[in-house]
This record gives sequence, C-alpha cells and structure tokens, in this order.
Amino acid sequence: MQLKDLNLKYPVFQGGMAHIATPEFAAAVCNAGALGILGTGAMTADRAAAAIERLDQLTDKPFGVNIMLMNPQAAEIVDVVCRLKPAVVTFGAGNCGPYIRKMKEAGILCIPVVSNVALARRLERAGADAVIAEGTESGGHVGTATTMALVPQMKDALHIPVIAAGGIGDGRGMAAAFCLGAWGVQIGTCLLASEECPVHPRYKEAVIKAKDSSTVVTGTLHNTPVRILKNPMASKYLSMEKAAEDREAMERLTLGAFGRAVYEGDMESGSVMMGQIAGLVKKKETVQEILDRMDAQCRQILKGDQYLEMEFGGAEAGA
Ligand code: TUI
Repeated sequence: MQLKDLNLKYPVFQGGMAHIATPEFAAAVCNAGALGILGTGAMTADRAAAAIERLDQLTDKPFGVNIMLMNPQAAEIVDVVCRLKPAVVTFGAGNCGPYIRKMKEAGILCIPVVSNVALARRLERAGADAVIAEGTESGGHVGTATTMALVPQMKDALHIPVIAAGGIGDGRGMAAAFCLGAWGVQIGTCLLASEECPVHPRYKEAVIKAKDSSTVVTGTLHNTPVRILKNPMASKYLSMEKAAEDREAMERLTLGAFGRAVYEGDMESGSVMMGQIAGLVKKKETVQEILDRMDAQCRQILKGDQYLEMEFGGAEAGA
C-alpha cells in the first residue's frame, strides 16, 4: 500500500481535528475527492470504534483516522484501528514510533505529523510510510519552524513522501508546497467555515472575521504550544504565563475550553483553535467548492506563466 493507491482526486488530506473532524465531516471531505480523517483526539476507544464504523458507512472512499498521542486512550485506539483497518492513520502530538510496526502489520499506512526533522528521521527508520510536516502556522498544537523552512529540509532528510501542513489555505499555498517538494498538502483552518463543518456558527464567524494577526501561541511555558484565536481567554493565559503562575490555575482556565468553543460557540472563554491563514477565509463555501477552487488555482500557478511573464527590469534570465 502506497499513497498513490488511495486514488485521491486531490492530493489533499484534511487535518484530524479533535471534536471537529466527525464521521459526517470526514465523509464529506472523502466524497469531495480528498482524504477525510476522523479526529479521535477527544474520544475514548469505544467511541472511536463506533465513529470509524459510522464513517465507513458514509463513504465508499478510503479514509484516515487521527490518533492524538496525548489522549489517555491512544494505545487502545491503536488496537481499535488495527482491528477496523482504515486505509491511513495519522498521529499527532507525540512520538508514534512504538505503534508503527503493529499498524503496518495490519496493512495500514502510517503517517505521523512532525514538526522537526530529527523526529521525522527516527520515524522513517521505524517504518513510517510518509510524514506530514506541520509548520507553526497551523492551528492547535504546533512546533516552532515554519512550513516554508520545514518542508524542503524534511524533503532533503527523508526518502519517504512529505505532506506539507500549516498556512495552506488556497491554491497559492498548495502550489508553494509542491514547489518545496511536497507530495501533497494537509488543510484544516480553511475548512472550518465550510457548510459541512460541525463547529458552532460563532466559531465559523470568528474564522471569517480573523486577520493575519488574530492568533497567538499559548502554552509554550509548559511545552504544549497551542495556536488559538487571540480572545480574552488567550490574553489571560498569556499574562499568567508571563507571571509564571501556578500550572494548575492555568490548566483550570483551559479545561474543557476547546469543547466550549466548538459546541457552545463560546468565543470569549473558549479555546478557539485556528491557524494563521484564517485571515484568508472570507466566506462560507461547501467543502467541494473549496477543494475545486484550490485545485484550479494551484494548476494555473504551476503552469508557470505568472513567473515566466513577470518583468523584473533586469537582464533576461533563464534564456
Ligand atoms: O496534534 C496536532 N495538533 C493538535 S492536537 C490538539 S489537542 C491538544 N489540546 C491541547 C493541548 C495539546 C493538544 C490540537 N491540535 N498537530 C500535530 C502535531 N504534532 N504538531 C506537533 C506535533 C508533535 C509534537 C511533539 C509531534 C511530535 C512531538 O514529539 C514529542 C516527542 O515525544 O518527541
């Protein structure tokens, strides 16, 4: 099994966003021609099993399952996927090395999300089939390197395909990823305001209203950097970090905060995860419209006419 055997119409993965990437949402992405991925980050193993079975009923296409390694039931969810065998499993927020062998024996494509080259090399040696190189532009749990810096360095260091993630919100970002050597892209933020996305309407409005400077990274002090919308909760959290306040008090602030944002639309005290390209999202569209538009724009750019026809005023190059 290889990436090309997924027979995707578009080389696009949907980020496995916990609470957000439900079976219905992932199925909509699959049916629109990309790889839909179930987000099990906030699920128990039993709920993950039921959700995988539901997604399997909702699409005939191959799909993925994301396992968030900070989930206390991550090991049990690995057993669930080995039994139910989705085409792809992506891993986030930790080192999936110990699980790779077992999953490959089950015939599953194993694709960790990584934010530095050292871990990517280790996971390639452990048998990963590809990596998702995620830049700090992404929403949620992030590393420090940007997508622009990370993708070519991953590409040079590895033999397996590299999928670019972080800061990709339209066909320009997608084309840029291919120029950096990516096999495909993973997107999340630009799907948040889609018709099919199950987040609260106020979450969608917040994405549409966001600007380039609307997100901040919280949690660096305790080694769990998370990019979220700059709202009163984020500001309070950052000032507590600055004052190096008690960790428990800070954890109380974020406890359940992501669920409050997604389900209740709490944009004040909720943790509203989104990436830096939220400012590119201007309106509600269907997932199909978003993917078709990205693909058309990407193809247009990669034909190369724009660059070749540019006038720099200098001597003729490339002749
Ligand atoms: O996992 C993500 N994004 C996420 S997970 C999430 S849920 C959460 N909520 C609050 C705190 C923490 C998590 C929200 N968004 N993206 C994939 C990703 N994985 N980005 C960075 C990493 C990563 C980080 C450390 C991968 C490996 C890693 O390794 C640590 C080690 O043990 O070497």
